[in-house]
Amino acid sequence: MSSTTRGYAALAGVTAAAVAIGSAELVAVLTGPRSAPLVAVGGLVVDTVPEPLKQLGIALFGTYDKIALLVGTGLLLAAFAALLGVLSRRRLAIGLAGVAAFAALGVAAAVTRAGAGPTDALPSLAGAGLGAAVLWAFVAGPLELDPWPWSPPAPPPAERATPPPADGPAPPPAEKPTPPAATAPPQPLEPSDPASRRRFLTGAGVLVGAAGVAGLGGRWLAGRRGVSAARDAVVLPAPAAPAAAVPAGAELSLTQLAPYVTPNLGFYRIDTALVLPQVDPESWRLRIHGRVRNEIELSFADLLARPLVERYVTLACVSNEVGGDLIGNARWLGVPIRELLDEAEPEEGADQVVGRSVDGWTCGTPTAVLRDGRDALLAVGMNGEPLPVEHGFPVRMVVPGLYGYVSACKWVTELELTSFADFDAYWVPRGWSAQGPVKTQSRIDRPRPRNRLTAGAVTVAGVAWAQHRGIRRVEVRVDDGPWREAELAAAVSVDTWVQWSWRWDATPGEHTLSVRATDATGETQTGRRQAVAPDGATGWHTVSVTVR
Ligand SMILES: Nc1nc2c(c(=O)[nH]1)N[C@H]1C(S)=C(S)[C@@H](COP(=O)(O)O)O[C@H]1N2
Ligand SMILES: [Mo]
Repeated sequence: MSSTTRGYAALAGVTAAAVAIGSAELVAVLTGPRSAPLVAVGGLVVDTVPEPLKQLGIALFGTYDKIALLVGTGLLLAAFAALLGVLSRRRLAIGLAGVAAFAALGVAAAVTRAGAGPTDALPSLAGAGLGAAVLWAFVAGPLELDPWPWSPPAPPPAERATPPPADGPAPPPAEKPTPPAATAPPQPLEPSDPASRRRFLTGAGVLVGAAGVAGLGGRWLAGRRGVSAARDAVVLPAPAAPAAAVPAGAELSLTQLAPYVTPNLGFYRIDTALVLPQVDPESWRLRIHGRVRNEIELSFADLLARPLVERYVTLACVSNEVGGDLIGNARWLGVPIRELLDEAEPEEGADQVVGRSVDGWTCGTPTAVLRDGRDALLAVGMNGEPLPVEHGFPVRMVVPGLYGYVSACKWVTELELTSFADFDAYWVPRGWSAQGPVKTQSRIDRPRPRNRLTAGAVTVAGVAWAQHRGIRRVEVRVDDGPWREAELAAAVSVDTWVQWSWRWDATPGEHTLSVRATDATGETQTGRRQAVAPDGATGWHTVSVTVR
């Protein structure tokens, strides 16, 4: 096959794939965004890729890991489609078998997702059907090139004129057949008829365009079916127990220093959801079940009718590296989980409460922690608004003192009482610890690494946290000098982080600042470096700067 040949055949394959994906997206408007093959297969990848690979993806693409995954899946698909196009030209059946294999993968991924039904197979099936039709049209149907540019050169006229041999042994050739090359210069590939070539390229262009319109239109329509209008319509009741006011002096208002209260738009987001779950508060239900004496089911209205508690709580991710920013502090409004558990009456030995999201994600929280009096909330509000969709609208869990992966279930729809012995939540079989208390940590926000400073007074500042224990002391060290006590700002409670500052009389040269915190139990943060897995990073945050 010449390269032109392959180019046309590959284009046919890619066009067929585009039509398949685009039409599937359109069908997915009806069957739900998670049934679209790219998203379904991507979700399967998220749930099944080995943890180190996922860490690599997060490290390489940061918060863009999801977009990177979808783009990567798309590119991989395009490459396979091109190959299938080339193979189809050899044998259409091979191409069609390839399409069928992709359809099977899409269907398998879509119907095995949590909460999926048989209709979730439809986008992949419809897409594959149309994709196969397009492939056929290019390879053997109305859009076929005439002749294909790689058609073998016609045999020499003399040979063509030889009548087919009759029955019986073939007559000896009249003369020794000579290879065409010996008698004639190599024949150029016969160019396909320009009109058919135009038809092929126009067809491909129109189909890819239509696929794009279908795909983007499908995404747009799906977006309109989202819950942002329902969210806008939610009116949160005033809290029966409002949060304590942020004390004067909790906010140092220094440039580069994280604000004491993190605005919703700047709040870190971590979850496994490739498309945001769109949960209608009207149909939302919370089921508290499993090993309980009284099973409970609540609607969103039931929840709002209860006395609501408002609290500042700092949420942290176990994947937060030393010095990282996967942490934020917000004012949450919600119902104490303790009260709901008291009503449900957990059985003896039910030491784990599994929070389950509408998308099947789970976290496992110790029952004892949820009942020990801390402000563990089933939250409906965040900083005075209904929860943003990406932070779990309409309802999520927030538990002071535990990392998010064991406690902060977004889009929560079930609390199941079980035991740690009987059930592993989502991240546990993936190599993370079943227990996830937050480790005491501190961070230098200013100066930033490699900042160039002028000798003299420099205000070093940052945040420190040890949720539900509280921070007693923060110390800063320059190079290998003595630890110096920093000034702690005020905080609302032991459940939030605290800002700190330290006046440094900076001398010229290269310097490294280190920070360490001591929690209110008297335990000082260890300097021993430990990776984020399996239960949170340890070590001191350091920042190197140049002073002139
Ligand atoms: N449904 C669902 N809830 C989830 C997760 C998830 O993947 N799915 N991730 C958890 C993790 S690991 C963290 S750190 C917090 C982050 O919450 P945020 O995105 O609102 O900051 O949500 C938790 N809740
Ligand atoms: Mo997390």
